Amino acid sequence: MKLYWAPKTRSLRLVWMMEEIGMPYERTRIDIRNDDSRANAEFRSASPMGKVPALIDGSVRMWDSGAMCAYLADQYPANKLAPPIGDPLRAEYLMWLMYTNSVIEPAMAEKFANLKPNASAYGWGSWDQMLAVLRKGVDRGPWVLGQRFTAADVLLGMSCMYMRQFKLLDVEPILDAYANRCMQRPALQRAMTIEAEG
Ligand SMILES: N[C@@H](CCC(=O)N[C@@H](CS)C(=O)NCC(=O)O)C(=O)O
Repeated sequence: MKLYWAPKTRSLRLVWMMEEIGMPYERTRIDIRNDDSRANAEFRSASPMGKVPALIDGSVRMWDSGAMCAYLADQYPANKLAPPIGDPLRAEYLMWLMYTNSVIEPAMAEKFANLKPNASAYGWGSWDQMLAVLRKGVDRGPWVLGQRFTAADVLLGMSCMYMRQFKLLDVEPILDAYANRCMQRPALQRAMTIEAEG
């Protein structure tokens, strides 16, 4: 498997995910500020917009971090990062797996752009609704599905860390505690070392 990545980007989600699944993989760094680097033909075959992360696995080419986490958890199930088809937990898992890219990210854009909330018109609801639902979801802990850590926690955990880093969260003890639990995962610590080493 080959992961195209860049430090300090959404790629960290995938480096963490790769470390959780424990399969051998190769990393190729893309400089997203450099047109020559982004023009790499093999990279563009997986990522038509030239965005990272991107994944190549045999004939598979992928460019969305949420879809990549879903694919990897199902394709490489040894570490049980997804409830399998037929498990009643799978429905809840899928909703949380999509929550980052379909709800948290647009809500963050609302917040950054200071958009007027319009919860009934916007598919993500509003920044406040997004936070309230997320808080409730991770409160029972330790993970969003309870005792079971899944790929959904990789995406949600990174989102909580980003929101903290961008100072979008004021006093959020539940989300802070969840982000701290995620930070203790050995796979995330390895991913952060990889990122720091570039
Ligand atoms: N929806 C995509 C977003 C990926 C994305 O926007 N990546 C940014 C870095 S965090 C990027 O590559 N930006 C470079 C550019 O668009 O030129 C995902 O989650 O994988």
